[in-house]
Amino acid sequence: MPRRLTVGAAQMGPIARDESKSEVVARLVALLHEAKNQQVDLLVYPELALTTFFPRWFVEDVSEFDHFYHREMPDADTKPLFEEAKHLGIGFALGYAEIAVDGGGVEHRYNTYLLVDGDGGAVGKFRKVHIPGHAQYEPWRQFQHAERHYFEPGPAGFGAWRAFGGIVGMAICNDRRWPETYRVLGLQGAELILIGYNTPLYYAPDPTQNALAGFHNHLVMQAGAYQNGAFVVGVAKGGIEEGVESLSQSVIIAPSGQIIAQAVTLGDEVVSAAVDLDFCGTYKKTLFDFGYYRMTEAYGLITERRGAEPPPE
Ligand code: ING
Repeated sequence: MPRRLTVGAAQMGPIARDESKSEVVARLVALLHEAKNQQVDLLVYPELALTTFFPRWFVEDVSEFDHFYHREMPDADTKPLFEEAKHLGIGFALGYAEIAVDGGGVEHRYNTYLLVDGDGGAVGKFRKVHIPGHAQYEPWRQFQHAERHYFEPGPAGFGAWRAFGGIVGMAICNDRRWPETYRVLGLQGAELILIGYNTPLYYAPDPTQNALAGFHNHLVMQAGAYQNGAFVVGVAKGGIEEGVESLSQSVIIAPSGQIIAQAVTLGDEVVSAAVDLDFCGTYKKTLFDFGYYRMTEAYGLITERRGAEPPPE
């Protein structure tokens, strides 16, 4: 019996800095209804889908931005989304800024993804591991990318969960550029990798990369999908958000590495694909049969060494 499901990418256009949570949630619910029209079973929202990408501004005291974070999920603002999704029987992945309090009462701030099944049950939570950008104000930049000021890396790394008839993993934005992300999920048998992103088209440390933003975006996700025999859903919050042009081009990618659905606008748009998760086996059981072909004795440096160390002169 093929394990089929319809996955949807719920791309978003810009969220204004002063857009209210209820206005944003109304947009998310509208995307849910469009997803229903497309018979979607699992809808993937972008990274930080509830707010503007606030790390583009630097405020010394992060508590000034507490209103962009959520301590509970769902909460009063987001309950309408969770209730409507349950009513429609659609599972979803929601990106948001999280404040979590640990056992010792210490607050931690994470860039978080929550996976919810079609019955409204929480399946799993992922907290972004690769935090890009910088931690201090950098005046030379046209706009900041101070994610390291606002978020800690997720301490639990990359998890996978049995859900939607398969094995699902998540990653957030910069995570998608690192091959280790996909391989750690692939080593847990991930068949569906959900990734949200907010990616400015201007990369201040090296603007020569700007023209390749779209190419690099698809390159890394197509490679990750193919090399791990998994479907990848890459979902943008794009368009010109508070003056910053950001990449759209959301995609659904097959384990072959082929793009099987792609957004064509810069705004709120749902693209979907009916997938057969058994198709993952076409790659996982042949070319990328990890158990048979991987040579772990040759891979030690990948975890032993952080930065590159060339051979001595
Ligand atoms: N954004 C980035 C990403 O990896 C970035 C970092 C910023 C890349 C600007 C290129 C240009 O797509 C996030 N949010 O991780």
